[in-house]
Parts: sequence; structure tokens; C-alpha cells
Amino acid sequence: MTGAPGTGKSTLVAALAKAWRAEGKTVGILAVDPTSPFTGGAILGDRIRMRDLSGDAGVFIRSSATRGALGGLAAVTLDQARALDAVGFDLVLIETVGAGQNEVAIARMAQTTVVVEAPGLGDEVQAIKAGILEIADVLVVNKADRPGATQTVRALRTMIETGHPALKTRWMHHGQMVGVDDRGVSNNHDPAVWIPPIVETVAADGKGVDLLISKIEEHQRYLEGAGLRDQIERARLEAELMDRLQASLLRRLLGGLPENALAEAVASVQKRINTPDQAIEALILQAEALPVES
Ligand SMILES: Nc1nc2c(ncn2[C@@H]2O[C@H](COP(=O)(O)OP(=O)(O)OP(=O)(O)O)[C@@H](O)[C@H]2O)c(=O)[nH]1
Ligand SMILES: [Mg+2]
Repeated sequence: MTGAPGTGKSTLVAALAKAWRAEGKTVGILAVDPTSPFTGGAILGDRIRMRDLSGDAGVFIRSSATRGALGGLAAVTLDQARALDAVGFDLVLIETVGAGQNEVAIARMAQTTVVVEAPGLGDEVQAIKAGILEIADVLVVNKADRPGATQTVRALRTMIETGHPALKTRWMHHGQMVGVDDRGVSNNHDPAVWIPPIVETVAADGKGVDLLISKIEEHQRYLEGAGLRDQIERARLEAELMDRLQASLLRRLLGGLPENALAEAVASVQKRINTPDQAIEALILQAEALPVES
């Protein structure tokens, strides 16, 4: 569940969790960096919104206010989600503010990504600015009780009809052009492309939540039916492992170098002594010359 600050993600997550609990399903909820400049100190607010759920052993809630924990946030959240999955939670809901690379990385790892919009946050559809529209499996226009909801729906519909990447993206795969969906997964075996439906909700009073659930479940069935779940999981794990590999190589490299090595590299580029590539090459050579840590 991702979207601009204050669009109603937490309220929606609470409403979804309640509905799934009523069906007897267990629900894990992970809220990532819920403190936004808009709603400020939202962890407390989230606690209040989630209050109806507390004390229920079938619900696990964890908020991580980890602003500033660059790079590690996606990994930590995905590990938490794995843990919840491993202990048998039927559903794991992750709320992120769709505002940074971290959040987008997390959203990309979900089986079903719901992008939440709300009217009245400015002229533009917020998700376009944040670059998260293309990862949406289901689009929600929450706060449908507010003026402007119809225009927001219309704007989203136009965007999907004219330019959803699922409808036009192609990429090279093993030297062949193949049709792909928005996650870069080949779906040339299955011509049916998932076009994100748009659901209007009033999270505050539960309106539209049943329809949202049915769309989320429809998307899950689509993944299953098209045999895409394994393929997508493999592609995402590959991306996740590459990210973690990059981060850990970088940590290892920089950790082994003297403290001022990076500053000196920067200075050498600023003084036009080195090009960036030359400075990087020098850093790598310097790191490789160091004794290997055991
Ligand atoms: N009018 C109206 N207000 C809503 C609706 N859903 C949520 N709100 C209100 O919008 C405010 C923000 O809701 P949250 O659920 O905290 O939004 P959020 O997207 O989780 O916010 P952040 O985590 O801070 O990004 C709260 O005051 C909610 O009560 C709705 O459907 N209609
Ligand atoms: Mg929230």
C-alpha cells in the first residue's frame, strides 16, 4: 500500500485488516516510515487508527520510523515480511509513503501493489510525481467523499488508457524482443495483460473496501492463473539480491578504506586531477591492496 503522505493508507490498511479478520484470516501489518511532514508524528495516529485491531492475536503490527536508514530499510522490511509469512500469517500488508527509492523498492517487492491517491492534494495525480504509478496493480482513489474525486478517477483512467507501461513496454530478453508487464517479466506465453483497476473508497467509513478486497484477490488469482507468481518472485529476488550485493560490497569496500579516502577522491575530481572513473579506479585499487579481513 503506497501513495503520497496523508492519502489515507493507514486508515485503508486498518479497514482491510478488519475485513480480512472478519473472514478469519490472520494479518501482519508493517508500516514503514509513517512520519510524514503532512500528518506529523503519525505513529501515534496509526496506533489510534489501528486501535480496533490491537489485542487481537490474529493481527501483528509493527511501525518502523526509520527515516534516514538509507538502503537498509527495504531489506529490513522484506525480512520482517518473510518472517510473518514463515510463521503463517495469511496476509502481510506493507504501508510505505511512496516518496523515495526505498519505498518504491519495497512496493516493487510486493505481490500486489496498491497505489493510493486522494483528491485535493494539488492539481496533479501525486503518484505520477513520485514515479509510482507504473508499479500499481490496483489504483485507489480514497477520500471519495471529498470534492474532486471524480476528476482524480478520470485523470487516472486517461493515464492508464493512453500510456500504462503494461500496454506498451517491450524489452530485450536473451536477444529477443518480448512483451513484458510492468515488472519486466515476460508474459509472451500469456497475452492477457493486467490493467490496474481503479477503486474509489472512503476508508474512514469502510465504503468501497469490499470492492478493493475483491480487486486485490482478483489480481492474486491473475498471477496464479497466468503462472506469473513464480516468475515474478524470481525476478524480484534477483533484483533484491543484486541490491543487497551492491550494498554489502559497497559497505565492505568503504569499510576497508581509510576514513578520508572518499573525501580525497572527491577532491581529486574537484581539482580536475582525476575524472570520476579514474577516482573510482584508484579507490578500488587502494581497497584491493588492503589485507583481506577474516
Ligand atoms: N474525508 C476522508 N478522510 C479520510 C479518509 N481516509 C482517511 N482520512 C483521513 O485522512 C487523514 C490521513 O489518513 P492516514 O490514514 O493517516 O493517511 P496515510 O496515507 O497513512 O498518511 P501517512 O502515513 O502520514 O502518509 C486522517 O485524518 C484520516 O482520518 C476518507 O476516506 N475520507
Ligand atoms: Mg500512514
